[in-house]
Amino acid sequence: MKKLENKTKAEVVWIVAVLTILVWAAVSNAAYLHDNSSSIANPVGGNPQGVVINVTGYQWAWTFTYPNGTSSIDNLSLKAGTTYTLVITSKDVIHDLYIPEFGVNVYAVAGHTNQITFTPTKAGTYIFECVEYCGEYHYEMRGTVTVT
Ligand SMILES: [Cu+2]
Repeated sequence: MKKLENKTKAEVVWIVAVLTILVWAAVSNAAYLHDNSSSIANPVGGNPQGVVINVTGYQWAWTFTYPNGTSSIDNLSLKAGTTYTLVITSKDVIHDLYIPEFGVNVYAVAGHTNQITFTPTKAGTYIFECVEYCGEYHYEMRGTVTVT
């Protein structure tokens, strides 16, 4: 009987310890999302803010088309302090544009647009890549973001 009681105590301690960790994770995650939600606005179908850049993913590259009609392949040129909305689609299969530095991760789906708004704050060269396996040369769907 004594042994069983000790086990019960140990179980309670474990349950409380695990619950404490889970509650802490949930609260800190909610706090992080609350604090950072304004830097990345991603209202699907909302009004695009700032400079609109149309992004098309296809097997196996990305095209960026700027408001003046020019476009670039596998290089996105931005200016620090300017707000941009990327309007993203695909020509073929599903791709996923991932720019880790800006917290951008958006699916590119044919016949549909997704958008994301962000403001780069620091000049530099950053990487982006497709993070949805999209065929033989998936690994080539990467490039640079140049912020000046
Ligand atoms: Cu892809």
